Amino acid sequence: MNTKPCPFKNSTLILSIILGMLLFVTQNALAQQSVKLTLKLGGNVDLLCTYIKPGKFMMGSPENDTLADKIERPQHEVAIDRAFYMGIYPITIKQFKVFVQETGYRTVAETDGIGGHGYSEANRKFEGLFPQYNWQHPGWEQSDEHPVVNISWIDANKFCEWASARTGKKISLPTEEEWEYACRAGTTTLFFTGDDPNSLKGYANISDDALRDKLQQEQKPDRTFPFNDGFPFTSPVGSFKPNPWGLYDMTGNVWQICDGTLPGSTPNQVAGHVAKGGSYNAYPEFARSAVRGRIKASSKYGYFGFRVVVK
Ligand SMILES: [Ca+2]
Repeated sequence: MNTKPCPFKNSTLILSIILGMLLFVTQNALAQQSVKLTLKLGGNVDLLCTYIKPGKFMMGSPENDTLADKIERPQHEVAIDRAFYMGIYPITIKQFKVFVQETGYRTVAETDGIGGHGYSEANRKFEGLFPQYNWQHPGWEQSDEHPVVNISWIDANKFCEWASARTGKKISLPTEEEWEYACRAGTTTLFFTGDDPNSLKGYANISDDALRDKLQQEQKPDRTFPFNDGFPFTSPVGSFKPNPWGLYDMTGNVWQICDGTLPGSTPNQVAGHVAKGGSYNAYPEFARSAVRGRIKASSKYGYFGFRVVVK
Protein backbone atom coordinates (compact mmCIF):
# COMPACT_ATOMS: atom_id res chain seq x y z
CA MET A 1 0.00 0.00 0.00
CA ASN A 2 1.37 3.38 -0.98
CA THR A 3 1.24 5.77 2.02
CA LYS A 4 3.22 8.57 0.41
CA PRO A 5 1.25 11.85 0.70
CA CYS A 6 -0.11 13.22 -2.52
CA PRO A 7 1.86 16.46 -3.21
CA PHE A 8 -0.92 17.86 -5.42
CA LYS A 9 -3.55 17.39 -2.68
CA ASN A 10 -1.32 19.14 -0.10
CA SER A 11 -0.52 22.10 -2.35
CA THR A 12 -4.22 22.55 -3.12
CA LEU A 13 -4.99 22.59 0.60
CA ILE A 14 -2.25 25.15 1.30
CA LEU A 15 -3.42 27.32 -1.60
CA SER A 16 -7.00 27.19 -0.28
CA ILE A 17 -5.85 28.25 3.19
CA ILE A 18 -3.82 31.15 1.77
CA LEU A 19 -6.71 32.31 -0.42
CA GLY A 20 -9.07 32.04 2.55
CA MET A 21 -6.77 34.14 4.71
CA LEU A 22 -6.39 36.74 1.95
CA LEU A 23 -10.17 36.93 1.57
CA PHE A 24 -10.63 37.30 5.34
CA VAL A 25 -8.04 40.09 5.56
CA THR A 26 -9.51 41.90 2.53
CA GLN A 27 -13.07 41.67 3.83
CA ASN A 28 -12.02 42.99 7.22
CA ALA A 29 -10.08 45.84 5.64
CA LEU A 30 -13.11 46.81 3.53
CA ALA A 31 -15.42 46.53 6.54
CA GLN A 32 -13.16 48.82 8.57
CA GLN A 33 -13.09 51.35 5.74
CA SER A 34 -16.86 51.35 5.41
CA VAL A 35 -17.79 51.70 9.08
CA LYS A 36 -15.72 54.74 10.00
CA LEU A 37 -15.86 58.29 8.73
CA THR A 38 -13.50 61.05 9.81
CA LEU A 39 -14.41 64.62 8.89
CA LYS A 40 -12.03 67.56 9.19
CA LEU A 41 -13.54 70.52 11.03
CA GLY A 42 -10.40 72.65 10.79
CA GLY A 43 -7.62 73.46 13.21
CA ASN A 44 -6.60 69.77 13.30
CA VAL A 45 -9.94 68.94 14.91
CA ASP A 46 -11.75 65.88 13.60
CA LEU A 47 -15.32 64.62 13.81
CA LEU A 48 -15.31 60.83 14.14
CA CYS A 49 -18.39 58.97 12.97
CA THR A 50 -19.44 55.36 12.60
CA TYR A 51 -21.74 53.71 10.07
CA ILE A 52 -25.27 52.87 11.20
CA LYS A 53 -26.99 50.34 8.96
CA PRO A 54 -30.71 50.48 8.08
CA GLY A 55 -33.09 48.30 10.07
CA LYS A 56 -36.20 48.08 12.22
CA PHE A 57 -36.67 48.35 15.96
CA MET A 58 -39.31 48.78 18.65
CA MET A 59 -39.27 52.41 19.78
CA GLY A 60 -40.65 53.69 23.07
CA SER A 61 -41.55 51.98 26.31
CA PRO A 62 -43.53 48.78 26.77
CA GLU A 63 -46.47 48.72 29.20
CA ASN A 64 -44.48 46.71 31.75
CA ASP A 65 -41.74 49.37 32.07
CA THR A 66 -42.63 50.82 35.48
CA LEU A 67 -40.04 53.61 35.11
CA ALA A 68 -41.53 54.91 31.86
CA ASP A 69 -43.36 58.18 31.30
CA LYS A 70 -46.63 58.00 29.37
CA ILE A 71 -45.23 60.14 26.53
CA GLU A 72 -42.92 57.23 25.69
CA ARG A 73 -45.92 55.03 24.83
CA PRO A 74 -47.22 53.25 22.90
CA GLN A 75 -44.19 51.23 21.91
CA HIS A 76 -44.21 50.87 18.15
CA GLU A 77 -42.10 49.53 15.31
CA VAL A 78 -39.96 52.03 13.42
CA ALA A 79 -38.09 51.38 10.18
CA ILE A 80 -34.83 53.20 9.56
CA ASP A 81 -34.77 53.01 5.78
CA ARG A 82 -31.53 54.83 5.08
CA ALA A 83 -28.08 54.20 6.48
CA PHE A 84 -26.32 57.12 8.13
CA TYR A 85 -23.17 57.94 10.05
CA MET A 86 -23.36 59.02 13.67
CA GLY A 87 -20.82 60.87 15.77
CA ILE A 88 -19.02 58.37 17.98
CA TYR A 89 -18.99 60.95 20.79
CA PRO A 90 -21.09 63.97 21.77
CA ILE A 91 -19.76 67.24 20.34
CA THR A 92 -16.86 68.39 22.48
CA ILE A 93 -15.62 71.75 23.74
CA LYS A 94 -12.75 71.49 21.25
CA GLN A 95 -15.11 70.99 18.30
CA PHE A 96 -17.46 73.76 19.39
CA LYS A 97 -14.47 76.12 19.84
CA VAL A 98 -13.51 75.74 16.17
CA PHE A 99 -17.04 76.71 15.17
CA VAL A 100 -17.02 79.76 17.47
CA GLN A 101 -13.54 80.85 16.42
CA GLU A 102 -14.41 80.67 12.72
CA THR A 103 -17.84 82.29 12.90
CA GLY A 104 -17.87 84.46 16.00
CA TYR A 105 -21.10 82.72 16.95
CA ARG A 106 -22.50 83.42 20.40
CA THR A 107 -24.91 81.00 22.00
CA VAL A 108 -28.39 81.74 23.30
CA ALA A 109 -27.10 81.61 26.88
CA GLU A 110 -24.51 84.28 26.02
CA THR A 111 -26.88 86.65 24.26
CA ASP A 112 -30.40 86.46 25.70
CA GLY A 113 -29.64 88.38 28.88
CA ILE A 114 -30.90 85.44 30.93
CA GLY A 115 -27.91 83.12 30.74
CA GLY A 116 -27.40 79.46 31.34
CA HIS A 117 -27.44 76.91 34.08
CA GLY A 118 -24.59 75.64 36.19
CA TYR A 119 -23.10 74.45 39.43
CA SER A 120 -22.18 76.78 42.29
CA GLU A 121 -19.27 75.43 44.33
CA ALA A 122 -19.97 78.06 46.99
CA ASN A 123 -23.61 77.10 47.37
CA ARG A 124 -23.08 73.41 46.62
CA LYS A 125 -26.00 73.32 44.22
CA PHE A 126 -27.13 73.62 40.62
CA GLU A 127 -28.63 76.99 39.87
CA GLY A 128 -29.81 79.22 37.06
CA LEU A 129 -30.62 80.61 34.80
CA PHE A 130 -27.88 83.20 35.37
CA PRO A 131 -25.68 85.18 32.94
CA GLN A 132 -22.43 83.81 34.40
CA TYR A 133 -23.24 80.33 33.13
CA ASN A 134 -22.65 79.31 29.51
CA TRP A 135 -20.83 76.65 27.49
CA GLN A 136 -17.44 77.94 28.64
CA HIS A 137 -18.46 78.37 32.26
CA PRO A 138 -20.82 75.69 33.62
CA GLY A 139 -19.32 75.88 37.12
CA TRP A 140 -16.89 72.97 36.93
CA GLU A 141 -13.57 72.42 35.23
CA GLN A 142 -13.77 71.33 31.60
CA SER A 143 -11.05 70.09 29.27
CA ASP A 144 -11.28 70.29 25.48
CA GLU A 145 -12.49 66.69 25.48
CA HIS A 146 -15.56 67.37 27.63
CA PRO A 147 -18.94 67.45 25.90
CA VAL A 148 -20.15 70.99 25.33
CA VAL A 149 -23.12 71.94 27.57
CA ASN A 150 -25.49 74.88 28.01
CA ILE A 151 -26.28 74.40 24.34
CA SER A 152 -29.81 74.97 23.03
CA TRP A 153 -31.55 73.34 20.07
CA ILE A 154 -30.98 76.63 18.23
CA ASP A 155 -27.23 76.60 18.95
CA ALA A 156 -26.87 72.92 18.01
CA ASN A 157 -28.52 73.55 14.64
CA LYS A 158 -26.23 76.53 13.98
CA PHE A 159 -23.24 74.26 14.62
CA CYS A 160 -24.65 71.70 12.18
CA GLU A 161 -25.16 74.36 9.47
CA TRP A 162 -21.56 75.45 9.86
CA ALA A 163 -20.17 71.90 9.98
CA SER A 164 -22.12 71.01 6.83
CA ALA A 165 -20.66 73.96 4.94
CA ARG A 166 -17.21 73.25 6.36
CA THR A 167 -17.13 69.59 5.33
CA GLY A 168 -19.43 69.50 2.31
CA LYS A 169 -21.51 66.81 4.04
CA LYS A 170 -25.11 66.96 5.27
CA ILE A 171 -24.62 67.17 9.03
CA SER A 172 -27.62 67.47 11.33
CA LEU A 173 -29.00 66.49 14.68
CA PRO A 174 -30.33 62.92 14.67
CA THR A 175 -34.07 62.44 14.62
CA GLU A 176 -35.40 60.90 17.81
CA GLU A 177 -35.95 57.67 15.87
CA GLU A 178 -32.37 57.58 14.62
CA TRP A 179 -31.04 58.33 18.09
CA GLU A 180 -33.02 55.61 19.86
CA TYR A 181 -32.26 53.06 17.11
CA ALA A 182 -28.54 53.77 17.48
CA CYS A 183 -28.66 53.79 21.28
CA ARG A 184 -30.49 50.46 21.49
CA ALA A 185 -28.08 48.96 18.93
CA GLY A 186 -30.22 45.87 18.58
CA THR A 187 -31.07 45.60 22.28
CA THR A 188 -34.65 45.51 23.56
CA THR A 189 -33.94 46.00 27.27
CA LEU A 190 -34.47 49.17 29.33
CA PHE A 191 -30.79 50.06 29.02
CA PHE A 192 -28.45 48.91 26.27
CA THR A 193 -26.66 46.98 29.00
CA GLY A 194 -29.77 45.12 30.26
CA ASP A 195 -32.83 45.74 32.46
CA ASP A 196 -30.89 46.26 35.69
CA PRO A 197 -29.89 49.93 36.17
CA ASN A 198 -26.67 48.80 37.83
CA SER A 199 -25.63 47.11 34.58
CA LEU A 200 -24.73 50.63 33.36
CA LYS A 201 -21.74 50.68 35.70
CA GLY A 202 -18.67 51.25 33.53
CA TYR A 203 -20.82 52.24 30.53
CA ALA A 204 -22.30 55.58 31.56
CA ASN A 205 -21.62 58.71 33.57
CA ILE A 206 -24.83 59.00 35.58
CA SER A 207 -26.06 60.35 38.92
CA ASP A 208 -23.90 58.62 41.49
CA ASP A 209 -22.11 59.01 44.81
CA ALA A 210 -19.61 61.43 43.22
CA LEU A 211 -22.45 63.84 42.40
CA ARG A 212 -24.20 63.38 45.76
CA ASP A 213 -20.98 64.45 47.51
CA LYS A 214 -21.07 67.77 45.64
CA LEU A 215 -24.60 68.76 46.60
CA GLN A 216 -26.18 70.31 49.66
CA GLN A 217 -28.77 68.21 51.47
CA GLU A 218 -31.76 69.79 49.73
CA GLN A 219 -30.40 68.97 46.27
CA LYS A 220 -29.21 65.44 46.92
CA PRO A 221 -31.09 63.17 44.55
CA ASP A 222 -32.99 60.37 46.28
CA ARG A 223 -32.65 57.86 43.45
CA THR A 224 -28.99 57.75 42.45
CA PHE A 225 -27.07 54.74 41.22
CA PRO A 226 -25.45 52.99 44.22
CA PHE A 227 -21.83 53.46 43.17
CA ASN A 228 -19.21 56.08 42.34
CA ASP A 229 -18.42 56.34 38.61
CA GLY A 230 -15.67 58.88 39.23
CA PHE A 231 -17.35 61.92 37.69
CA PRO A 232 -19.76 64.24 39.55
CA PHE A 233 -20.34 66.36 36.44
CA THR A 234 -19.50 65.84 32.75
CA SER A 235 -16.66 63.48 31.88
CA PRO A 236 -14.27 63.58 28.90
CA VAL A 237 -16.04 61.83 26.03
CA GLY A 238 -15.12 58.19 25.65
CA SER A 239 -14.28 57.73 29.35
CA PHE A 240 -16.73 54.82 29.56
CA LYS A 241 -17.25 51.69 27.47
CA PRO A 242 -19.29 52.05 24.23
CA ASN A 243 -22.64 50.52 23.32
CA PRO A 244 -22.74 47.45 21.00
CA TRP A 245 -22.41 49.63 17.89
CA GLY A 246 -19.33 51.47 19.11
CA LEU A 247 -21.05 54.68 20.23
CA TYR A 248 -19.74 56.26 23.43
CA ASP A 249 -21.74 58.25 25.99
CA MET A 250 -25.10 57.42 24.40
CA THR A 251 -26.45 57.07 27.91
CA GLY A 252 -25.39 59.57 30.58
CA ASN A 253 -22.85 62.39 30.46
CA VAL A 254 -25.14 64.81 28.55
CA TRP A 255 -28.70 64.75 27.29
CA GLN A 256 -28.51 64.81 23.49
CA ILE A 257 -30.78 67.20 21.65
CA CYS A 258 -32.62 65.68 18.69
CA ASP A 259 -33.94 67.12 15.45
CA GLY A 260 -37.63 67.71 14.86
CA THR A 261 -40.51 68.30 17.20
CA LEU A 262 -42.72 66.06 19.28
CA PRO A 263 -45.76 64.68 17.44
CA GLY A 264 -48.61 67.17 17.60
CA SER A 265 -46.41 70.08 18.71
CA THR A 266 -45.25 73.12 16.79
CA PRO A 267 -41.69 74.47 16.65
CA ASN A 268 -42.54 77.39 18.92
CA GLN A 269 -44.53 75.38 21.41
CA VAL A 270 -43.18 75.13 24.94
CA ALA A 271 -41.21 71.90 25.33
CA GLY A 272 -41.87 70.83 21.75
CA HIS A 273 -38.41 69.38 21.20
CA VAL A 274 -36.80 66.18 22.42
CA ALA A 275 -33.54 65.26 24.12
CA LYS A 276 -32.43 61.70 24.80
CA GLY A 277 -29.97 59.73 26.88
CA GLY A 278 -29.99 61.34 30.32
CA SER A 279 -26.90 62.94 31.82
CA TYR A 280 -24.43 62.88 34.71
CA ASN A 281 -27.45 63.97 36.75
CA ALA A 282 -29.73 61.15 35.54
CA TYR A 283 -31.62 58.86 37.88
CA PRO A 284 -32.16 55.34 36.52
CA GLU A 285 -35.47 56.27 34.85
CA PHE A 286 -33.77 59.06 32.90
CA ALA A 287 -31.00 56.77 31.66
CA ARG A 288 -33.32 54.37 29.82
CA SER A 289 -32.94 54.06 26.05
CA ALA A 290 -36.57 55.15 25.52
CA VAL A 291 -36.45 58.23 27.77
CA ARG A 292 -37.92 61.33 26.20
CA GLY A 293 -36.83 64.66 27.65
CA ARG A 294 -38.90 67.64 26.55
CA ILE A 295 -37.24 70.97 25.87
CA LYS A 296 -37.87 74.33 24.22
CA ALA A 297 -35.81 75.44 21.22
CA SER A 298 -34.06 77.97 23.45
CA SER A 299 -33.64 75.78 26.56
CA LYS A 300 -30.07 75.63 27.83
CA TYR A 301 -28.87 73.70 30.83
CA GLY A 302 -25.63 72.33 32.16
CA TYR A 303 -27.03 68.85 31.44
CA PHE A 304 -27.65 69.36 27.72
CA GLY A 305 -25.33 68.79 24.78
CA PHE A 306 -25.68 67.08 21.42
CA ARG A 307 -24.20 64.69 18.89
CA VAL A 308 -24.60 64.77 15.12
CA VAL A 309 -25.38 62.48 12.23
CA VAL A 310 -24.05 62.61 8.67
CA LYS A 311 -26.29 61.64 5.75
CA1 LIG B 1 -21.34 60.44 37.51
